[in-house]
Amino acid sequence: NGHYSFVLWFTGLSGSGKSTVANAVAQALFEKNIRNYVLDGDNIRFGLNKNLGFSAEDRTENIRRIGEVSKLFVDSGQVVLTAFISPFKEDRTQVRELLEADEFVEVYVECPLEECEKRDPKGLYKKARSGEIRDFTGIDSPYEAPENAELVVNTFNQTVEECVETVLAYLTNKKFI
Ligand code: GGZ
Repeated sequence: NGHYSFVLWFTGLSGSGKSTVANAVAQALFEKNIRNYVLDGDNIRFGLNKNLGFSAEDRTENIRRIGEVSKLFVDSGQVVLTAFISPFKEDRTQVRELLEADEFVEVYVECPLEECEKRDPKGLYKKARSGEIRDFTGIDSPYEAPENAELVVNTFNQTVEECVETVLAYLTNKKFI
């Protein structure tokens, strides 16, 4: 089952559905016998990056390390999916430059802030609005949306299945899988 090794780099606001879509794509890849691994806050921010917070500097370092880890996965022949806000364009560009041109697939998980705030699965937007949490992305910390992402999926207008289909169609079309 030949396939290229690459990074599917999901970026978007908190609550946009990055992890949900990434995990659904991961499942679909497994069903095609394509080994892969999802990096997200659960396995990175509680481990390798547990000394990092949410200042601009720490986010940049968070993304830098995730980029380096992703490169190791790709070098080992695997597909890696990352689900981090990765709010800064420059940080995403640095990761892109770390990898070969066809190894980095940026997926913008688009969803209006109002909708993310309405979903608020962890109650963090509420805390950010009340000032209990500071430097929250979209509230008092910026999110720089990609302008040239390889892929855009919209979790407000599309179902998770439709988002997965969009990603798989791209990978198939590019002969990545
Ligand atoms: C943004 C925060 C913050 C602040 C805690 N800003 O919805 P979640 O909970 O599960 O996902 C968010 C996650 C963001 O971590 P990342 O590593 O993806 O961020 S970055 O790429 O910017 O480094 C959210 C939670 O952590 N969280 N505080 N202040 N998100």
